[in-house]
Amino acid sequence: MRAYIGVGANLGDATMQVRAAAEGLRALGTHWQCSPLYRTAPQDADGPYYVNAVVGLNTSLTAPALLVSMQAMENAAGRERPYRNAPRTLDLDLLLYGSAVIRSPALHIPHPRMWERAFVLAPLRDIAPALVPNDRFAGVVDQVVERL
Ligand code: PH2
Ligand code: MG
Ligand code: MG
Repeated sequence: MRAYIGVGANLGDATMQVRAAAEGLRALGTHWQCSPLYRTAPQDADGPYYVNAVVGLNTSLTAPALLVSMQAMENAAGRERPYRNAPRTLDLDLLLYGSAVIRSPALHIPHPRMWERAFVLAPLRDIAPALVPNDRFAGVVDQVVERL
């Protein structure tokens, strides 16, 4: 299954964390791709600007198993969760898992807010343009995203 994973950080050396996480995800599948990195304004969140990217890969893991691996990587990066959308050393979000629609307590795929977030749409378009039609950008033009 082709999975797309959002990678973000806005604490510590965010660029280094995003690069390291993107490399770490390589081990979870084949045909790995990583978008360019972006510096992005926090959306519905406080703290410093984020660094964001999107990774695509073909994986034989189920979506829940992929999520477990992603959470292990977040924890290894020192992720703490003091409050919702708190600044973080690493955030990995499963955006798409093939064309699956999953609504379980642990997992919402497609990610429910991805189409409202330029920090997801811009890097996803870089590696999977067919998934992000241009009209999807109309609602996010006011969000700051700059290529690093
Ligand atoms: N993640 C959030 C909330 N807000 N803003 C930016 N720019 N980048 C993110 O990765 C991000 C956010 C919740 O996970
Ligand atoms: Mg997130
Ligand atoms: Mg998350």
